[in-house]
Amino acid sequence: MRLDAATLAEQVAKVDVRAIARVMSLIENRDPVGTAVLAQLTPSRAQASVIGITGYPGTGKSTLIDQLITAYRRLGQKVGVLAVDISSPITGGAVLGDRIRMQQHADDPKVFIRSMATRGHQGGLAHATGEALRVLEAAAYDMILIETVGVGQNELDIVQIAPIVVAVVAPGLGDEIQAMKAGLLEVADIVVMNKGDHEGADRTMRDLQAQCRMVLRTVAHRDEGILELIAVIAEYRRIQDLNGSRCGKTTERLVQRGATSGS
Ligand SMILES: Nc1nc2c(ncn2[C@@H]2O[C@H](COP(=O)(O)OP(=O)(O)OP(=O)(O)O)[C@@H](O)[C@H]2O)c(=O)[nH]1
Ligand SMILES: [Mg+2]
Repeated sequence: MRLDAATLAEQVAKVDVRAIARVMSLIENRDPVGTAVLAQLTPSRAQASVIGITGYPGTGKSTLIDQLITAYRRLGQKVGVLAVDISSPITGGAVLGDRIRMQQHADDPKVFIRSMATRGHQGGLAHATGEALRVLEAAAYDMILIETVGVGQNELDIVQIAPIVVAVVAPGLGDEIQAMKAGLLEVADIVVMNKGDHEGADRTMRDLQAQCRMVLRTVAHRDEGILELIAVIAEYRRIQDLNGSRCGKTTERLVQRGATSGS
């Protein structure tokens, strides 16, 4: 059955997850109904915390997000996750790994997880990601986590979309840390050195501390350091709310969306 945009927008506002998923597919397929739904969505009054989680492949972003979902759910928060896959224009790129890792939350009606493929767009963030984010904001998710692979241009894209950016690095990257200095580490609000159980973790931690303001150490699959990360994220949000910098960034984001939506 094909629903009209007004009905879909209403269902999104009521957090009907099937409708939310459907609208996201419409958006991904650039279906005009998707655009019509977007036009009818009203952002929820309670502003969501939007957090970008970015880093090189395999550093543990999905594992970390999985633990963050558990922790935020314990705090009674509704959590939305967008996992942006830069890979495979051929398969259309549903990230099975991400799905499986977060599978334990699949039956929780207050968790929404969606993989999105960028389909060869420049930069790691799908054009559709910003629009998908608007859908989650309209559905009043409290925490919205966006996983992206932080290589090249993506790191800049995530800053435009997420007011708080967490860069995830792993020990033993050595030269790569140097390379990241100009990009990932510089744009990040919070740096997480995950895989704190790995050899070389102490040394990488020291290197990072010499370069970055805020570095946390986690062992994601063992749930170590997650509550500390949550506390730091909450503090960032508090500071941003206090000095109003979120507003500035939101305007920036809207301008950006306007600039890209016509392309
Ligand atoms: N030893 C150790 N392994 C970890 C830790 N966190 C994650 N892993 C493992 O590292 C591998 C990659 O984890 P993912 O969470 O898929 O990493 P990712 O950054 O999401 O990877 P991509 O999405 O492919 O970029 C998995 O096998 C995890 O179980 C950790 O703190 N310590
Ligand atoms: Mg992942």
